[in-house]
Amino acid sequence: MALLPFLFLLVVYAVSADEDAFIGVNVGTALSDMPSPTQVVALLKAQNIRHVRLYDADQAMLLALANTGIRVSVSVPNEQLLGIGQSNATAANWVARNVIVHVPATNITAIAVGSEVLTTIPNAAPVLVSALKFIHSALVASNLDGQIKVSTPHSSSIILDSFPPSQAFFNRTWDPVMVSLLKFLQSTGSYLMLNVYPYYDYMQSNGVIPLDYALFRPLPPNKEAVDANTLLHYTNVFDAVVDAAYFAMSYLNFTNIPIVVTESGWPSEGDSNEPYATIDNANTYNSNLIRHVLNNSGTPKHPGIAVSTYIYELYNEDLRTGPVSEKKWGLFDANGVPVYVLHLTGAGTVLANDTTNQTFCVSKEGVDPKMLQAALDWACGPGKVDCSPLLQGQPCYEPDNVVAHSTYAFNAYFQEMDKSPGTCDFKGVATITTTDPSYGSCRFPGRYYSKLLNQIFLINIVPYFLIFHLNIFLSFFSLLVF
Ligand SMILES: *[C@@H]1O[C@H](CO)[C@@H](O)[C@H](O)[C@H]1NC(C)=O
Ligand SMILES: *[C@@H]1O[C@H](CO)[C@@H](O)[C@H](O)[C@H]1NC(C)=O
Ligand SMILES: *[C@@H]1O[C@H](CO)[C@@H](O)[C@H](O)[C@H]1NC(C)=O
Ligand SMILES: *[C@@H]1O[C@H](CO)[C@@H](O)[C@H](O)[C@H]1NC(C)=O
Ligand SMILES: *[C@@H]1O[C@H](CO)[C@@H](O)[C@H](O)[C@H]1NC(C)=O
Ligand SMILES: *[C@@H]1O[C@H](CO)[C@@H](O)[C@H](O)[C@H]1NC(C)=O
Ligand SMILES: CC(=O)N[C@H]1CO[C@H](CO)[C@@H](O)[C@@H]1O
Repeated sequence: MALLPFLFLLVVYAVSADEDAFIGVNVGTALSDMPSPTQVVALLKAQNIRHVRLYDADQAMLLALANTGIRVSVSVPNEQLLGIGQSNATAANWVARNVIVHVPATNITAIAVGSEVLTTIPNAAPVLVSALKFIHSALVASNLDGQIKVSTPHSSSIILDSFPPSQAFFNRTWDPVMVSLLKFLQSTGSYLMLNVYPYYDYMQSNGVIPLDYALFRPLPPNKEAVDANTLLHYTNVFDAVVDAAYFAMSYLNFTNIPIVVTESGWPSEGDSNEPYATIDNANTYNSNLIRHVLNNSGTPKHPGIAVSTYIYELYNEDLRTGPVSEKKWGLFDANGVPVYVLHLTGAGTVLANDTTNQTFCVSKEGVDPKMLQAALDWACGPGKVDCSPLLQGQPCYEPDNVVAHSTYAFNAYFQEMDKSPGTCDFKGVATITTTDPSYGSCRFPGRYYSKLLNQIFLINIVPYFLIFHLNIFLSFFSLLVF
């Protein structure tokens, strides 16, 4: 008898609730005009994004993130996994070069070792856990293991029979790897990293999953999915997938490992086979996701337990191959202009989308054209503005006059200088305005001036998404909902 209250406590505190959930954003870099690290960080700050995940450990990006307070999850790219998983020294070297040199100035809080390894490069599965252990022991040696967690993001397609969630289990092919991984996560106080894409679940369900259920929209009670084993009610796909992962872990007797969703999102555009990739749906999904996560409501299985989530993703990545939607998961375009304005209320939260204080620098009306020309020459010369868009045939050539051209150059300089005081003057011929002077294809970015970069960035390998197991969704819904 005396044991009972103790067991009860154990169950209640199985997954601890002492932290608030956060929203982070993934920063993919497959853009033809990838903004510079400074510009990326300016966007993160302006949008109040306090957590990011990088797909590598790019040095320039980590330097730009220094002393910003932004929490950073770095990644060991898949192509480096085999080397690291086979050699403790290689792992220690990776940590030394990519982590130790940056902390504490850059607040690195997690290392994601590989990405969807079991489903994208299964040949590396045998060394996956060694890779995590080697990376971890290098952190221990530097006394950083307390502040930096080590884990590896999984595709949710490794969870089979996801619906109802109480019957979910990991694909048994991976049991030996998963057991050893979960032991590692448990013993190091880390978390399971999971990528959750209700968009694909919905797309592949052929209409069986209601769109509202994928988008977190309210469902009539008789349409809510009920797990017959637990009687838990599911009002959205996201929670159901996260709970399926909790159940799959408990099936292997691991009940105290929290979950962080490393990727979730919705594309804003697609080709004719992707009719649900729309701006409205993307906005609805991401807005509701942010509210849901920040509300700390947890999931039906673990109410109140934080499920922090990184939105996929910051930028539309035009260089990604595959269907149109692959390029359209971003919240912003390369200039930092929002693809859509999230339906979020309350200032000060993440993704404030505040454009009210957008300012531009333009040439004053009625000033001496010779003075404008001199200022223009200075801006494009010593001022180091990239004036190539003003050349014949380029988007800002027309109208070909000194007023229009100097406005372009003045603004470019002003944005480059982070709008610091005195940088929109040009001996009195320039002035600040809140009206966007852009016209046609000549864009005047207000917040971020996107230089034409010749820098070459590592193009990350974000794994290809996932084959889901929707037959299970189908049977779940046909049994329980319809
Ligand atoms: C780094 O992030 C952790 C986790 O959010 C936080 O507890 C810590 O205070 C941060 N450190 C700094 C220096 O901001
Ligand atoms: C691996 O390297 C770390 C230092 O990075 C060391 O503390 C640990 O003992 C090594 N482990 C093995 C198995 O060699
Ligand atoms: C389980 O994983 C193995 C190895 O990747 C794969 O061949 C198999 O199709 C998966 N099983 C299911 C039901 O998806
Ligand atoms: C989980 O624990 C139960 C009860 O102790 C045991 O019967 C079962 O074999 C364990 N399962 C695994 C996968 O270890
Ligand atoms: C926030 O959580 C509370 C309970 O914790 C719940 O009643 C409320 O509906 C939630 N709001 C949203 C928007 O999810
Ligand atoms: C806009 O700028 C003004 C003046 O600098 C400032 O007082 C105000 O707080 C800013 N508004 C926002 C939403 O940042
Ligand atoms: C948080 C926030 O400021 N959200 C705003 C985003 O933009 C829309 C439209 O401009 C506003 O209505 C929101 O309040």
